[in-house]
Amino acid sequence: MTEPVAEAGADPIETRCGYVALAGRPNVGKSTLMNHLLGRKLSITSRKPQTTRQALIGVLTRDQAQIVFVDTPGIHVASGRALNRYMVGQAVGSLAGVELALMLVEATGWHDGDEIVRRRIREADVPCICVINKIDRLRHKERLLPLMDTLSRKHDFEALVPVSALKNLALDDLLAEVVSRLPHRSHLFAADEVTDRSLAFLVGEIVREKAMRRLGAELPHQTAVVVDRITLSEPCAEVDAVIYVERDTQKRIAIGKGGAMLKSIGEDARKDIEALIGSQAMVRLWVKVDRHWSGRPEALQRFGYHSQRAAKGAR
Ligand SMILES: Nc1nc2c(ncn2[C@@H]2O[C@H](COP(=O)(O)OP(=O)(O)OP(=O)(O)O)[C@@H](O)[C@H]2O)c(=O)[nH]1
Ligand SMILES: [Mg+2]
Repeated sequence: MTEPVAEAGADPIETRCGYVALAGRPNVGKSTLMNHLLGRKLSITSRKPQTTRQALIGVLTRDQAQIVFVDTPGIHVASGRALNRYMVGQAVGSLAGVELALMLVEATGWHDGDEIVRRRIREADVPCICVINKIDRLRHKERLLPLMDTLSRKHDFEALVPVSALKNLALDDLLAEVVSRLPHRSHLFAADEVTDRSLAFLVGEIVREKAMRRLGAELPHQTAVVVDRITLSEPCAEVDAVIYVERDTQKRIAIGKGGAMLKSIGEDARKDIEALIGSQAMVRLWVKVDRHWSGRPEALQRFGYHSQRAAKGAR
């Protein structure tokens, strides 16, 4: 339970604060939106669906308002692996108890997958703003009007807000819509707090993002990262992390010829880790096989996918 944070001079009648879940099918841009709203990279993103696996809080404190965004995994029909069921559980669990949901859809049109998300939002009975993302991809902006008309008939949305998360278009309009719907109350987090997640979690996610981006189509979904050690010593921090895959053939791909692939992943990760911690870093990576881990609940627990930790677990 997060206790309200008393701020010097902050009057609870003047201040606003609330939890706002970002929901949507995989790949609609939820994590990109959260990062761009926060003005810093917190959540990992990629062109491949099912990038985000665990709910992640990102706190934006601006003027008198504090928005506690909850980035969530993409909602989809999770009939398959334990990992997929876990991911959808994280997303749906995050909708319970938030003050507001932002349902992201793509500007290119309503999708069958959006219907699954809409149903989950209706079941959660949470007020919802529909964010029409990726408007930069629309060649003909007049296409937005029929889409907005369709969306307004799909659900009783509080508002429809077209944006481009990637190009920072209309994000202030979205923030204004969000803030005006937050309850008047004291802030829950200190002004300099950005997330409730540990450094090890964020570093592990950076490594996973780089592996996802470098590795081919199938492999990313069978990759987990465990950070064994972080030493924040001067002048150079040290990070040891293991990339787990499910099969020997995947291990060979992840290491690459003469270790070239692993070296590239490590190099990409080092840059982001240095930006995160603000100092030089040395990143050492290993690849290990844990057979079919994504189908085994006990392996998920070992890799930090704890089912009891829901998105609003910080409340
Ligand atoms: N053109 C364009 N691309 C975007 C925009 N927002 C996100 N993207 C891209 O869409 C892809 C998916 O973005 P993510 O933020 O990872 O999507 P997500 O909804 O978090 O995906 P999951 O975590 O897999 O559910 C990435 O390649 C982003 O760069 C946008 O406004 N315009
Ligand atoms: Mg995501």
